[in-house]
This record gives sequence, structure tokens and C-alpha cells, in this order.
Amino acid sequence: MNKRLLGALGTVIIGAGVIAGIGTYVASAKNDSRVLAATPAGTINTAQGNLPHYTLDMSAYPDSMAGSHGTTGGKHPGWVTYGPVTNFQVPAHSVITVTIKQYDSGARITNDFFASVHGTIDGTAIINGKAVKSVDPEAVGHTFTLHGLSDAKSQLFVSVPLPSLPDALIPSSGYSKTPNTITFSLITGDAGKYVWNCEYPCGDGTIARFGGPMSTQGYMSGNFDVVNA
Ligand SMILES: [Cu+2]
Repeated sequence: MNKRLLGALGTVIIGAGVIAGIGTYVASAKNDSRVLAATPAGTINTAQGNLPHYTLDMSAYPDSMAGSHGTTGGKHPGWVTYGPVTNFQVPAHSVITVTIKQYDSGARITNDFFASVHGTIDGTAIINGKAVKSVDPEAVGHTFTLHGLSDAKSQLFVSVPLPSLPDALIPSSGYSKTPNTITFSLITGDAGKYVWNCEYPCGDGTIARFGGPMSTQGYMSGNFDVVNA
């Protein structure tokens, strides 16, 4: 992550003189209203019967040079971020198969609970083709952790660890061609407002690395709206 951060900072310093429109990106990073809706994928058999099936694809990046922050990375090019956006919309009472490409390095997670898979169908996630219930707590890059809010009738809690890439596989510019691929499925309940965040301390040094992107919407957290189809 440090290597990527230095590289990103270098890019900013070189690019600052020629980027006239950076103010636009600063404004958009503060309040990213873009929403990615899940893609219909037929129906699927579950223990709860045959349910509508949807897919949702996202990525976790070691900086903000991809995703929703603009081609210059926005106000914080070196901040880790999810992309292409951090707000998602999915239908109620449906199976949502989420696929995340994870391009970042990492280290030990603070709380081992978040190195295990929780709340998915079968309690597993498929990581690089293999079904697992947990990952090495010493090598976590990010997590995707979904919580219900009080106005949601159904309780929903899903948490999936995204293993880190070894530092040797993080290129000095661009992204690894071999990200970790994490796939899991969850069943949504009633329509309502949910939120998700990352539980790996991938932020900056403030508040024990829960600052910066960890405490800013549009980077390591966002909305997860469950709507009636
Ligand atoms: Cu994170």
C-alpha cells in the first residue's frame, strides 16, 4: 500500500500543473450520488425456494485512480477505494451474487471475526475458485461488510474478507493483472436501507488507521439499498 501511495502522490505532483478540472473531482468525491443496480440473471434454487437471481460486480483498489473518483483520482488519489461506485441497489427477496476483484495489499486484520465469512448462502465465499469459510487473518486486504439499518424490517448481516495480494504482485503503476477474485451470494430480505463498509483498518494513521478513506463515504463505505422489484 505504501508503494502505491508514493506512486500515486508522485503522479499527483507531476500532474497537478496540467489538471485544470480537479475541483470538479473534489466536489464529486465529497458526495458521490452514483448508484450501481444489480444485473438480472434469471432465477436460482435455494432452501427458500426458487428466487430471482441478480449479479453485482465491484472492485477494491489500492488507490483512487480507478472507480468513481475520476481519472486523476479526485481529491485523494492515494486513498484506497471500492469501485466503480460505492452505492448499490438490489431487489428484495432475491439472491445477489457479488463478485469482487481485489487489487490491494494488506496485513493483519484487527478483529479475527472479520477474517471469517458470515451471512452468505452456505456461509462460504469462493476465493480464486475455492470455497472457503475464512481466510488467513494475517493477510487481509479489505472486507465487504453489510449491515441492516433500523428502518429495514429484515435483519441482514453479511461479511466477507478479501485476501490481500502479496506486495510483490502490486505493480508500481497500474493494477495487478492477477487480482484476487471473491464471489459470494446472499439472500436479501425486505426492502430497506442498508449500509456496507470495510472492517480492515486500511485508512490513514488517524484513529488507528480507521481515518481517511475508512471514514469517508465513497471510498470504503456506501449505501446498499434493497428495493421492491
Ligand atoms: Cu478497506
